[in-house]
Amino acid sequence: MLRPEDTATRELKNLNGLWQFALDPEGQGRTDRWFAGPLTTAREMAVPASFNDIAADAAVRDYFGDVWYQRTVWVPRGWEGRRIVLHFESATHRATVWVNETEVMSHEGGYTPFEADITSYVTPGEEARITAVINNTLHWQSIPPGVIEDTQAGKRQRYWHDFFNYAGIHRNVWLYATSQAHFTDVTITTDLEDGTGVITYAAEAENADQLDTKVILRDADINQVAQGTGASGTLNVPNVHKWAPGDGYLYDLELQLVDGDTVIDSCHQSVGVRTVKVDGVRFLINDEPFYFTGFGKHEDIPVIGKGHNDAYLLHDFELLKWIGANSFRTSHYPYAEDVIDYADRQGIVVIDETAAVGLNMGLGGGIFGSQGYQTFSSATVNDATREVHAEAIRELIARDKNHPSVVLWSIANEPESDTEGSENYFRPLFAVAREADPTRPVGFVNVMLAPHGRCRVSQFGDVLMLNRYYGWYVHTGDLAAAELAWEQELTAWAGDGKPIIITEYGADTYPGLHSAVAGNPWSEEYQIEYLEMNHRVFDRIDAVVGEQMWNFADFATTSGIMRVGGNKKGAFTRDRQPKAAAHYLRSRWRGKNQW
Ligand code: GCB
Repeated sequence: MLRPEDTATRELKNLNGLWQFALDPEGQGRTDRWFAGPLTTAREMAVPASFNDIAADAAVRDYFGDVWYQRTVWVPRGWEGRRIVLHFESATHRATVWVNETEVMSHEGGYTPFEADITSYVTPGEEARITAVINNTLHWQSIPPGVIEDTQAGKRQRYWHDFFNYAGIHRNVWLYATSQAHFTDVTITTDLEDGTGVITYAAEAENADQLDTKVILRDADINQVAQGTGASGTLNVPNVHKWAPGDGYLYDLELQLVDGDTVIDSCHQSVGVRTVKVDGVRFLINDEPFYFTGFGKHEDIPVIGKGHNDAYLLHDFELLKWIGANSFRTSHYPYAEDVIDYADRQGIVVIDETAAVGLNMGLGGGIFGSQGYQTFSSATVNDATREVHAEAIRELIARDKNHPSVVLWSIANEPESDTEGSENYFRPLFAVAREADPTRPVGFVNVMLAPHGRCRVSQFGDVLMLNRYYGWYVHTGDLAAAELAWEQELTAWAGDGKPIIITEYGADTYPGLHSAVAGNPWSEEYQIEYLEMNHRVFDRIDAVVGEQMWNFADFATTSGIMRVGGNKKGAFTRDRQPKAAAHYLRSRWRGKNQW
């Protein structure tokens, strides 16, 4: 699927704004055909945004089930004869969409795009009604999983990941028009041969049997540097300007479907020419060892929740640069495409993760709520779940395969990984990722409960990604003991001969809480002591090729006695003010990254 765009031959209409909105606690909207007419509700909802925090009402915040969104749109008269497509960049966690009274599409998974050709259901020059029912329930066959529990006080949604289950229409909604003959996809891979960039492309098109494909590559100054013909081929760029961390140089590849001299369809794909390889314990970008500095992040903003916001996008990247971060992980789900596009342009390196988080019933009851389930079983996370997970991997890779900033796929965060069930569950999923993208390394993020020697899934990865909280969840406040235990475990992992990225290490820190005496958890001073201890350990182990502190900023979670108004492990507060540790990280990371 191509990202909707305005080009010489394509037109785009943005459908963001205020939509009609209704909760459907009785689940009657589908049978009562709420899509068949105007939604009878006085409530409106912002798109893009999570619906949860907009109303100051616990019934909305904690709602699970169906919610309805509706708006009308004028289909431009000039689109007569064109192919008209309705495109959602995401809807969390699943959606069914109607145009007027016709159901046009359904999609499972909260963080990847979906679209439908609606040409037959609309009339150019007339208004169309768009209705989407979004369902945010998490169950055993959703990614991430959850369960609805019957309690004396009624039904409750339970899940095992440590961030609030924000839902709604989080990203752009588009109506767009193309020619009947049009491109549907393009796959780009790049290589470097003695200073020459080698760009391989493969385009796919529909209704285009009689047409030819032409491609034109332009540099950032819009000078043509290469061209080619045919739906697939290779372009060489002598003296190529490489894409590199800190130097987000992009070429533009224009694809044209042509009939003689007439351009029938034209679309653009930015191209960063770079290579990624794993060589022993080194992670190489353009054949140079790369050391990740940065964070696991979240899409998490006051009021808007997981709604994409351009101003926060820019501000967060300014803070990444301010602090000397060269990378982040899209913990724990695919982020908005605008984020990955911007990372390409800014030369920020991305570890791209699926929404497979919380597949672990062993994790702390105090944080994630009641336990008593077995992770992998026919009644819980099972073969059907794995199919949904496989599709989430395929959709993530299909969406992000052409981004130079993406250097590594993370197919899950902290699943159970020390049992036979987990080994059987994950083996085929690694194969799915490798089949979808043979060019990038693949890994998953290992949890502390499956240390070296016990983990049965890390054998499948090219890279080891470890989340560890020595000095926080264990050896709390005792950094001397933490340092010894951490170095011991890390040394064992280093023996596996793979690069190790520490994808999480962090300590909850209440901004403004201070302590003159060392070893006081929650204080700003302890966060620094904790980070310094971790960095001493990392610096002693060659196989460690990266440190991504948890988290970039404080973020919202479910309520619980382990959380004070959310998770407070941020280097920045939720409103992006630096804690003392941010200044410490800045002095360490800016020394490593010279841009
Ligand atoms: C983890 C999880 C992350 C949590 C973090 C914490 O290991 O991957 O989602 O937020 O720990 O702070 O407990």
